[in-house]
Amino acid sequence: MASEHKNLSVFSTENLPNISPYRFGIVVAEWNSEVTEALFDGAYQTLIQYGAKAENIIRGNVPGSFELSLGANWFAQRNDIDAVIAIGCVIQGETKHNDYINHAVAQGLTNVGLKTGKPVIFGVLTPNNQQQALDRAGGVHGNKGDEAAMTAIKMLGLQKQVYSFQFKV
Ligand code: RBF
Repeated sequence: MASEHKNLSVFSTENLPNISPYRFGIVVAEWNSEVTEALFDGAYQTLIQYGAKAENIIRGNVPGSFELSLGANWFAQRNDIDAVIAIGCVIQGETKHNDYINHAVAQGLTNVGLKTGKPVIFGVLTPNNQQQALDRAGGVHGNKGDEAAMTAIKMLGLQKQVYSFQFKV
């Protein structure tokens, strides 16, 4: 479903895990900070709302979205961090720069998740313009930061389910 028709802050909340024991890393790109700060606020507040402890959330900044993968990798490599949320906003420009950044970050974050076996969430907006970004950073289409945090929570729930499941013998 295109996000044009979706409110990113509306999601199902059935069977969520107890996240109070979990520790979260949030890595935030400084480019387009008006947007990324709003995304961070959404992610942080959603984690708190669904049971995370403030002392279990650690934030770090990177200059731009291209650096999110390495930042996320440093968080994810820590044994005491359970999930990482990467937050950025890459706005289409006059060159294809945004395409290269978007693909690199999507691939990079995927690799970090597969390498570490932890949820590493793509909380990156890839809009055509600033207004589309603001619409998805607490505007008319909700907040992608909320959705990214909820995705981390749901993936932790799935991870727990898969690793604790016992087949009947
Ligand atoms: N970083 C972002 O997070 N969002 C952007 O929209 C963005 N646009 C860029 C456009 C250009 C032309 C350049 C050179 C960089 C841009 N970056 C952006 C920064 C990029 O992610 C990275 O930090 C730098 O390329 C590192 O030098």
